[in-house]
Amino acid sequence: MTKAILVALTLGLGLASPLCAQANEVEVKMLNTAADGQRGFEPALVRIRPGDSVHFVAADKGHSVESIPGMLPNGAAPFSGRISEDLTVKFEKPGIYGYRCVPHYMMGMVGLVVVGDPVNEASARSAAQPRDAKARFDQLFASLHGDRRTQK
Ligand SMILES: [Cu+2]
Repeated sequence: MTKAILVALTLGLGLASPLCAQANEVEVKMLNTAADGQRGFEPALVRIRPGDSVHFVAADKGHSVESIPGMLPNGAAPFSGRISEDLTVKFEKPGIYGYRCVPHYMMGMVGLVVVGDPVNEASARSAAQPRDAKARFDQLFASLHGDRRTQK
């Protein structure tokens, strides 16, 4: 009898856990020298679930984080931080969010946050970009699909 109740409780919790799972927070650092030797966000591509947050850390000074128009899911709020300051963003709507460092956008300092399913991938990919930002986004979109050939 007791065992049956325990099993029922365990099953019930197991079913409920996706709904009440604790939200996570991941860190993305703004760096003068990222893994590829350039200024950049690290990691430049993160995958999270709806309700999770990203803490953008101003590890090096002189950088910022701002969402890029045309690279947000429909109805998602844009975000923007100050130069040399941390910013925490909570992501509710599934999709791809492209963001940039305002001072170094032209040099390709950009990144992607993927929240659940990348539902707006096609429109995010087709957003107009400066050349170096486009090149970096091409790498990130390629790695999103597990294609490592374009990764350095
Ligand atoms: Cu920067």
